[in-house]
Amino acid sequence: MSETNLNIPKIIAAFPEYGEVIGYKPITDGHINDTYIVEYLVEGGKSVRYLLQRINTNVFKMPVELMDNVMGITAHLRKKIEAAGGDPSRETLTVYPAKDGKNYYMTEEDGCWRMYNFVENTYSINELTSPEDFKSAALSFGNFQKLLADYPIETLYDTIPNFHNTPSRFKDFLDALERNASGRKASAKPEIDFVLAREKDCGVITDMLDKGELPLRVTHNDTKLNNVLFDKDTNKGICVVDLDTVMPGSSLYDFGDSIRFGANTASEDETDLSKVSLSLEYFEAYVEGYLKTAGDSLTENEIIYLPFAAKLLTLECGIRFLGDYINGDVYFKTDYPEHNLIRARTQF
Ligand code: GN1
Ligand code: MG
Repeated sequence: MSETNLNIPKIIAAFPEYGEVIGYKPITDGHINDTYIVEYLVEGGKSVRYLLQRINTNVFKMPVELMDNVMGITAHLRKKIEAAGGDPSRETLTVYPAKDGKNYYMTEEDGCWRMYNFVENTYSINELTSPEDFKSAALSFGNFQKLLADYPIETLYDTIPNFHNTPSRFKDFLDALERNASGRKASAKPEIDFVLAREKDCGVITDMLDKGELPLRVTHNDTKLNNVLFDKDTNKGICVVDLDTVMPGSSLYDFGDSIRFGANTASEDETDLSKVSLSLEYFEAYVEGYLKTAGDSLTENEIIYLPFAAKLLTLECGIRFLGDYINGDVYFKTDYPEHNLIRARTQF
């Protein structure tokens, strides 16, 4: 279903009437789900905003189980935040059920939708201008991991099996090359060769997990800088969002993916590669923040492999972008035909 065909008023009507609907507008940051801010006029002439989101069921094939994860995780976080004297209505997400009482609205025709609170007086960052902001994001992601350290990991569904299993991503990539569904293979020869030369790196983290040399933890798995909300008054990270990929994983996935995105001196889809590099200043700032909140619980291997994880998660993401380019842009949202190839190049 294309975005233009979406009947948003119909979807809004599937959720309780929080007031008179003043309007709605899309947020276009994410590569996967469709997100809208919906504004209602409530008693006293005030307006209240909510976040309406369509779960991309092409990517998340088990939305009901996914929402089960989200309910469990947010309930757990809420308790911990309250106990620490925080404000759970701003420091984690709250799911607002549909009219039928379910935590989502789903039909064959409309797809799967959910409603969250909109955390007011916050902003997200796509490109850093100071290491302090990155350190603040690190404190948030580190704290997120710490708060979930005692979450019953066996109750979590794998919302995307093998999500950060890099050898499995490598294999998918080889399959994509084999199929060459888009016919674009010939236009990405240097990038393809770059990946093929790095097969050996792919299994390092998964092998250590298999051998018990790294612990399995509850991890976020999509620790992009723009998945932290910063408070407009304090400029501190206060809320970790995008909980769809919270699954059992390695802390190294979360660290590596944060560095991949945030410590890049340019954006993920910068076309001028001379602007793309790893900022060691940002890297250090992130390490400092991350170790401050998550450090106590990390094992020696989890610390030793931090730099390697930054490399591997960046490679993995590049493999996924390039694979999607070759598959014909069937996974990530793209704005123009070469978008996934451009993204892959920045990663490599
Ligand atoms: C996707 O949904 P979003 O934009 O936060 C992707 C991540 C990638 C990221 C690359 C479920 O994240 O794995 O690292 O794009 N999420 C999923 O920017 O595949
Ligand atoms: Mg996101």
